[in-house]
Amino acid sequence: MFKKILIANRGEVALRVIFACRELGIKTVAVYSEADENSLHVRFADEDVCIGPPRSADSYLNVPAVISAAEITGADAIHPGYGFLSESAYLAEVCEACHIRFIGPDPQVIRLMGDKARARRVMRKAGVPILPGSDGPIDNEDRALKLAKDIGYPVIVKATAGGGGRGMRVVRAPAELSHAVKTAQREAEAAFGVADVYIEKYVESPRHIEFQVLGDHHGNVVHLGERECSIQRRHQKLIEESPSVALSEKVRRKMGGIVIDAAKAVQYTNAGTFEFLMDADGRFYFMEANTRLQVEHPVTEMVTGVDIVKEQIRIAAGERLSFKQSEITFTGHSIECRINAEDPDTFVPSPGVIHVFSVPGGPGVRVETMAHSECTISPYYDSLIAKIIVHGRDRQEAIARMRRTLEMTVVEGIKTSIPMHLRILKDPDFVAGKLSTSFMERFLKRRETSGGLAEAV
Ligand code: MV4
Repeated sequence: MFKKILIANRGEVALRVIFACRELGIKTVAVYSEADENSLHVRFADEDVCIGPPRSADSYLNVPAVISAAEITGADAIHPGYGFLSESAYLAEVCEACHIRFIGPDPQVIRLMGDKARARRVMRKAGVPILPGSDGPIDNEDRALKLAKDIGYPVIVKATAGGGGRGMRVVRAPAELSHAVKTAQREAEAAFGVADVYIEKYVESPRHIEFQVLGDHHGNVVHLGERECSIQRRHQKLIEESPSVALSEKVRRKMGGIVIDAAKAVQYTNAGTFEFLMDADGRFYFMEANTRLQVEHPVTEMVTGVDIVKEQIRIAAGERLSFKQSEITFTGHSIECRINAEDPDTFVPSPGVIHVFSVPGGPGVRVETMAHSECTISPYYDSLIAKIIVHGRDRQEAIARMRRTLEMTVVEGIKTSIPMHLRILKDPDFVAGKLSTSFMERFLKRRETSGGLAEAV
């Protein structure tokens, strides 16, 4: 097992990894930017190294700085958390060259999944359902028009290097296709340095459902069920839950089996997430695979009892998965709310000093946060300040628990998204489990016509 792990991240996820290391008896190294000198991840790590100025590009995204910190402290592994360098095949390669273990999949698998058009092809070959679309990048306007006509409008143009919603264009008629392809290519070039785009049939108002997998280096792969992540705005997830009300036990088993076969086909190791769109008829289509720990992993931990971060560390150290698929059982229902430092009406970031921070505990409540009273929320990084996760015997109990927890949470000094979450938790469609990726758009439109947040909360 590793003796010392460097955590190449900040915030709640850096703390989450430190928790796992402590429980496993592994020493930890925090890296931090000049803006994070007083952060909890620095305080709770055994050692810490400043890796640069506040801007992410100069610190948390700086591969030579991260590698140097690992070499100086003698860390034998790096956990990248989520975001930042977590899906950098380059970091994984440099780690390999430096004999530092990267806690994540092999660089070839990260690179494969980073190319969405290639991932589509490989997944189709492995028997995973995908939407009709182009076999690879579009290289010819006439062929693109012919293809779009064959699959039928609407279609969506996506960047092969994209993901998370950047560089996408929905096309509803042939006359719009050429322009959409060109603007998507220009956006993709600017955002990712790769202009390639591909075409897919567009699904209206789908659910976003993703499966968690774990694979070890001995050929074993298990799935930990699904998460429903349809409540999002501008590709930022706001609320996630597990299980999804849209899946029967039978469908879960079938989709889980498909995902396991797909992971085995690419020799997937460590933790991964296979994202699907689910259409109104309950059909699943592969969208992309994320080769990292996800923000919303706690809801899966709550219903399965598996500590995903500990499993990641054990897997990276070469250990076998400590359980078989048949030993995984799903108990109750879990919901996560992402609490952001932002105005709940306008979504404008609200950095500053939190003077009072208090979240009540109680049965079935879990809080993942780097916030505490008198801490500073920096404007340099994303606005997530806490994740509140609840577990209940069923969805109804989980919703009631989340409501009472949010109602009794005190954050003074900055604005937070808590009032928005409380409104969502009272929404009749949300309560009925009628979810889709269009939920927030409709929800926010209704608010405009009914006048402000104040009356509902
Ligand atoms: C789609 C789609 C509908 N049809 N692809 C958005 C993020 C990126 N991972 C892919 N996305 C979508 N791809 C087809 N063929 C709708 C979306 C989409 C979406 C997906 C998941 C969660 C939220 C979303 C919000 C808008 C659009």
